[in-house]
Amino acid sequence: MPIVQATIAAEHGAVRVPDGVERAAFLAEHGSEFTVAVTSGKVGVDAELMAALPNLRAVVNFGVGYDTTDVAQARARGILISNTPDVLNDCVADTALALLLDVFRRTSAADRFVRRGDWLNGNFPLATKLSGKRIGIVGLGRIGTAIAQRVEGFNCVISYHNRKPAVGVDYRYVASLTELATDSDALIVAAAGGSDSVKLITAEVLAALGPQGVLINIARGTVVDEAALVEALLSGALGGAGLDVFEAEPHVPEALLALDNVVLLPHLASGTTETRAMMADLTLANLHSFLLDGSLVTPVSH
Ligand code: 8YV
Repeated sequence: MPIVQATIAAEHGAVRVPDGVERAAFLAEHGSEFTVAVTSGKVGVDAELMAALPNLRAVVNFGVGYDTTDVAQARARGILISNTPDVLNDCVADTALALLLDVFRRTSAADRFVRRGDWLNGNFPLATKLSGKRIGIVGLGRIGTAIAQRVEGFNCVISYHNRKPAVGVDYRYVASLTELATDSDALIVAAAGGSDSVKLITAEVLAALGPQGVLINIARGTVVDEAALVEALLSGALGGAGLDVFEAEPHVPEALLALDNVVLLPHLASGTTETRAMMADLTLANLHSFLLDGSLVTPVSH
């Protein structure tokens, strides 16, 4: 597990914690030397690693999500955490729209159809119109709001679910997730990962979305009951899905690979040159600031 992103390590002469067999011995010998861990939203500093770093004072995270870091232990030990909010909103929201369009209009499936030579034997089946559909957003935060703004361009009807209504927002708030799913043609999951949102999207929510319904997830795999999702897709209880994130990345449930109504991405939502450069700059700004005076530019409140 990298404690320091390779590029940052190279620039700053920082040390990368080795994976595999050398790891335990390395941490036993050097663990007490580290005061800052630079990591990513995908990797984090779990309970075991954090415990092996007795002098750790800050976790500087390359990514907006920090659910892979042991937040409770960090809180108890007074360890600060920073993330990279806002700079990735556009690209993550763009990816949500790419998935939404793809699942409704079946562009990836149609691409496969052309490549297989099937067009020579007849037309591709009709898809489903996206414009004007009812879209439910689960988690109307910074990224959820960027998604809503884009979806508005398709004249969709937007509703959302948060723990409580967002202040100054005109979209319809729905307190029950099952009710939101019942009232939506597609649910887009944009809620933060972490212990509060584990399996928020249950079998019941998926059933409420229904056989024509579509689930899009650009948040974290843990937010969806993945076994229930696979089951709903296989049985036809759910119409389709567009997924950038999975429970046990990079492992994707085998059963999904055979489904033409599912679009699968390798957790790439923020993965553009422009956004990753801004994330790296913000990560370094947090690191520099912490090393200079112990403060963070974009701290997480935890
Ligand atoms: C990145 C992410 O892929 O920001 C997040 O929370 O999941 C993504 O932007 C990841 O942090 C980089 O490894």
